[in-house]
Amino acid sequence: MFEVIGERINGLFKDIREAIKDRDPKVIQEWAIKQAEGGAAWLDINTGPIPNQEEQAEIMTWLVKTAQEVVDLPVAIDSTSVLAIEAGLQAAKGKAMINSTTAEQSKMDVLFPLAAKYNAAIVALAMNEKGVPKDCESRVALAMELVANADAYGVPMQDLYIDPLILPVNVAQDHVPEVLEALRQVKLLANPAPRTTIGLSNVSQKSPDRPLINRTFLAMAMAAGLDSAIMDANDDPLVDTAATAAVLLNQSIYCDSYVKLFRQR
Ligand code: THG
Repeated sequence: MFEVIGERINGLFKDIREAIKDRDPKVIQEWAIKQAEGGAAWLDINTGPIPNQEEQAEIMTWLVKTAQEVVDLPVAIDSTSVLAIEAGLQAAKGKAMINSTTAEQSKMDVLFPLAAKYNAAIVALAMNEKGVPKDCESRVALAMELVANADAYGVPMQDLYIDPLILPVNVAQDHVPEVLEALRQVKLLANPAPRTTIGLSNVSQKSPDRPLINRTFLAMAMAAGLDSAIMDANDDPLVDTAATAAVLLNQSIYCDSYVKLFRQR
């Protein structure tokens, strides 16, 4: 079943940034509940840029605990700091998701064992020290390395979410079909196949009609093999599109109330 990973508890948003500064639980908990009602299966939790690792870890702990006080959704711990990720894993109730490792060996050697130890899911980005690849082939080559390393460290494919990395269409238009083809090919890399995810809102950054771009790309990406997305769980037409694509791809059983049911997981 397609999974919505709610993107909204992220220090990049001004209201979250201020709630973090004041350690005010209200805004965090309102967004946790609102995203759960919108159809989120996971809550992505990102402190925003906090240079000090100890401080970032402390904020991650606070965000995870504050959100999970009011909803019983699992969290995706979105950070580049291993310290903050481990703090989030320790604070999390139930299953957690690490967001993310890259295909850099030094990161995989730390983060895949951490995922295995905590029985956590993990997002793995198709990028390495050379940055984000230009074409489908290099994305899939990196995905193969991610699959092989996850397997070697004992992370099951159902817990591995390969992210081929989508960039804004206004500056990297030629990447979009490459990402779609990479999604198709990534699903063929192992049996059972790894899962896939994407930071959906990236595709429309700095474009005028963001919701239109987001929902059109989401339907195309789901047809190509996307089975989750870090996205706006409160964009109703977007979530309706996910529900409808899941039905049209025969991933969920049709009934007249399928749109409503999608939000009641
Ligand atoms: N892959 C993975 N994780 C990710 C991303 C990804 N996590 C972060 C990001 N990308 C996904 N989350 C967001 C959250 C917000 C926005 C984009 C992606 C966004 N924010 C507004 C903007 O930048 O215009 C902020 C608006 C505001 O400040 O109010 O678009 O790719 N694995």
